[in-house]
Amino acid sequence: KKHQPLLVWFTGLSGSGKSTIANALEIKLFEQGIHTYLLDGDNVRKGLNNNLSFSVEDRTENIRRIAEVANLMIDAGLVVLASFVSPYREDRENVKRIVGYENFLEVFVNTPIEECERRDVKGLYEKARAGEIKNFTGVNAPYEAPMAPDVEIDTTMVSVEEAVALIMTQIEQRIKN
Ligand code: GGZ
Repeated sequence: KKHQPLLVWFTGLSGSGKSTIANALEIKLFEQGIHTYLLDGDNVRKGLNNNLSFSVEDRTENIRRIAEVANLMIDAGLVVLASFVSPYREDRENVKRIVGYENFLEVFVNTPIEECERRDVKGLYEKARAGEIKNFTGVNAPYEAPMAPDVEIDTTMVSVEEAVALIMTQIEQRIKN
């Protein structure tokens, strides 16, 4: 299936639902015959970026490398999905510069921190509150919300299926040539 390449960038707090939505979207794109690849902490922070911490500098380098990898995948014509906290506005701006503004779609998963913390899937918020994790985004490190995301989703208000449908509409508008 012929279409323009695209990077769909998910940003939001730990536990906001980024990866759940990105995984469901990946399945949807696959069903439509759209060649896609999902970059997330599981396949990037364990491999390419396994030397990086959660300091400001290392997060910036994490996001920069991910953008460069995504850019290669865009060259290959893919619809790339990337799911990272990416808390700094400037780092996300840099991603846009690297891949090109026309190839970038920003999805802000804006689930309230109270809900992320209530879910606490990995017990990380509890550890952060106990002082066992320093620089934990939303607890003792900042999250700079996007000013004008292409799509904004609060998972306490919309289902995963609804979120996927909202993003899919935007993708279809952007990739048809
Ligand atoms: C934020 C952290 C931290 C700190 C470990 N701050 O829910 P998760 O577990 O799977 O998602 C979080 C993930 C964030 O990695 P990213 O590569 O997306 O971060 S960034 O874009 O800021 O570079 C969380 C876990 O790693 N985690 N320590 N201190 N999240």
